[in-house]
Amino acid sequence: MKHNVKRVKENFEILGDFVSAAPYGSGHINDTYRVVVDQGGTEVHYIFQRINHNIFKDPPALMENIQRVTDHIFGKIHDEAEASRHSLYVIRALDGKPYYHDVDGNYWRAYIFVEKATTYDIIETEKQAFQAARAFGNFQKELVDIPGGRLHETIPDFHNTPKRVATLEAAVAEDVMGRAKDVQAEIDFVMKRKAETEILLDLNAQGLIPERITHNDTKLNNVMLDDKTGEGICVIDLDTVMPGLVHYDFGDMVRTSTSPAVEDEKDLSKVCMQFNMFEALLRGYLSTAQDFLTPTEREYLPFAGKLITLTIGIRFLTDYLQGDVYFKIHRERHNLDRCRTQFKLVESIEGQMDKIKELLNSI
Ligand code: ADP
Ligand code: GN1
Ligand code: MG
Repeated sequence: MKHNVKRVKENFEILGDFVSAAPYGSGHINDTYRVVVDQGGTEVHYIFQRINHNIFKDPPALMENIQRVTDHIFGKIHDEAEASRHSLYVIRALDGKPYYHDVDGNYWRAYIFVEKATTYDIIETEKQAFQAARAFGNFQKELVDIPGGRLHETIPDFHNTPKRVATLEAAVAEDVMGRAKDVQAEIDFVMKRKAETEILLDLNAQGLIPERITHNDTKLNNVMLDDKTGEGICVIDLDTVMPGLVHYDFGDMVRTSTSPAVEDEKDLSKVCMQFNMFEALLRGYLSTAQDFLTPTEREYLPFAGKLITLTIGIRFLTDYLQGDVYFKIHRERHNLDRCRTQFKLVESIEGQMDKIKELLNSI
């Protein structure tokens, strides 16, 4: 294993003996471990994560956000026995901080392991889509009234698509890996849609769409579904919870919860937006978010899926051109494969846009 997780455990307020630690999950950013601790003969599980501080430049500020957000959500849960399954629970380090800063300069955090619930990398049923979206909508709703001022922006301009396009253009111009000649079709795909990338930010600037607290990484595998009831019980991966537009969250749900193919599928014929999954997502999201959404926010939900899928595709393409410096890769051209699935999905969404709008109007 890359890290001495046993030593990390000794620095948190966790009683009992370290038993084991194993890499866990399929996230692209942090290093996640499932840790087993023996507490009086009972094995108790935790999630430990090394925060990727190349990407998140200010881990203490990030953990302050997470502490505020989880405290606020905890305050709203009435069933105490179930509380630690409905929100992440941050365990304190021995010095009282919500993270442990080790001698190598790494920042670690520890969460209670949410038991009897699962995250999924691909959508299998409409019920999952409904439940995932309902949970993310509820998460936004719970944070509408968080006190204490604006949250820190853990990654500035995270979903600023025009800036992502500008970064792509710079990466093409620099072409440090000599890869630009192989991806002209993908570059053209983005440039054809460049004008549309301004739409939501313009509406925000005109005061027509408000800034809210959003999750900003609402991948299907960032929500835990209860193994028994299938209910979306706990939203996880809170690193990017910060000010944003609701469309960023709904858009990333469409991106990750409507296609039957994995994000890095090589056979593009398998990638598409399944309309029934979209409908389940929309209904699930509105079942909680309709309590606070304005008419203009609602009107732009159909566009959100297209914009965010395009945006993440642009980021994969940029990372491919820059030499795979951001997303973890596990094979050659991994980021290019990921980019291509995103663009295929964008086309599929575009082809169904009229139907999507009709559906929204009918609900
Ligand atoms: P990343 O930022 O790298 O995506 P995540 O925070 O999403 O990291 O964690 C990776 C995976 O670990 C999740 O998809 C989920 O399966 C699992 N996981 C994370 N936190 C918990 C938790 N508190 N309880 C159970 N599983 C968790
Ligand atoms: C990353 O951490 P993870 O794997 O949940 C990324 C998201 C991308 C996603 C693409 C902080 O999410 O923005 O949409 O990969 N997170 C960060 O799969 O960049
Ligand atoms: Mg994740």
